[in-house]
Amino acid sequence: AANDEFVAKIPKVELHVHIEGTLSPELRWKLARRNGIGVRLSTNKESKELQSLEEVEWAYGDVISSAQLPLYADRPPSEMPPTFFEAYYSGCEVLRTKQDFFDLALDYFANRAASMNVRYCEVFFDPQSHTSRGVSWEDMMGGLSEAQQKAEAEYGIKSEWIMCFLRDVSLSSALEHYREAMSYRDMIVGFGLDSNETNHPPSLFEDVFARARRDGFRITAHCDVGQKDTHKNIHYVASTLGGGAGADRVDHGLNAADIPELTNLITQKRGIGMTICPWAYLRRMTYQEMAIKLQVLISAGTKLCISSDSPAYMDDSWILHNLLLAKQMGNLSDGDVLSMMKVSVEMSWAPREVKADL
Ligand code: ES4
Ligand code: ZN
Repeated sequence: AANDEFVAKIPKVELHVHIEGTLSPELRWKLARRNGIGVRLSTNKESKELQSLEEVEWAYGDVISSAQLPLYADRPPSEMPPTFFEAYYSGCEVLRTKQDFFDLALDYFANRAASMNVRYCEVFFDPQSHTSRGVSWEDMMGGLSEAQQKAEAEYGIKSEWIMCFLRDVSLSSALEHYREAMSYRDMIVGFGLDSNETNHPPSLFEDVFARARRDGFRITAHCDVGQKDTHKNIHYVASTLGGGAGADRVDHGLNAADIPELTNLITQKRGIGMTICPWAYLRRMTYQEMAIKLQVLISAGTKLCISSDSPAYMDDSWILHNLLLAKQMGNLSDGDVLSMMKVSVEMSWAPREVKADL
């Protein structure tokens, strides 16, 4: 449709995309071959090894949310579809060398961001999911950095990296990785918190976020949709994280729409933005439920940046698909989408001179 063409063409800013979550079946298969390792679509050791690219593509289409697990109770372990985190972390296993990290990041920049006219992006990476397999900081950061430079030189795409801590791993591991990351501090604009939120509230990581804030970094944290403590966690992130002042952004946090006080805290009191990845939430709620929450935030004037999160594992839905879904849910005009993009620029942590150019 003509409308879709408008959204397809506008210059875009994406502030919530995990580089590991952009690993396509094709690249996963290629890197596995190159590194001489098998592909399993789950971290579950009983899951069967996939024998062809076609099988990998098929398995990507089978990723489920953990809430759907009971539906598969009678399946043998080797036939279980992977949950999102199983698929995502098993994908990381093919990332071994500097070249692998370069290829991963360049695939996103060159084949996805460039074709969807993303002009600037802030990209998450998860060092703990790589150092645990023996990957060196030098290879990880070297590969990412060279891809970033090539993306800017060849496609004019500017970007920053946000390093995430895995919340289902210990605080001491987060602190150790924070210290190690300081050798690459010029490559890092801020710190985030991701992975499985169940029983891992943001307050557990207060020490490392307070330190990051003191050292001059921006901070953010995932508040996944539909978590049992989601309102408490959103409140903590927006009001307190990082030494008592609250984060600079909330990732997801859509459930803030449920409680006027929370919407108000984020929108009026703090004036911070939220990154919203609608496709990711379709596994957690109905279209209609999501549309209502999104409309609450839009009416409240909350700053939003529509993003893709982990597009390869979310039905191959990249920023364009997420924008079109948000546009439909929010009954937005082309002009509204354009205004949202300006808000996303405002929300970004781009250097002043880059921001002025976006
Ligand atoms: C993630 Cl959707 C989501 N939630 C939490 N952690 C993540 N890491 C990558 N995608
Ligand atoms: Zn995320």
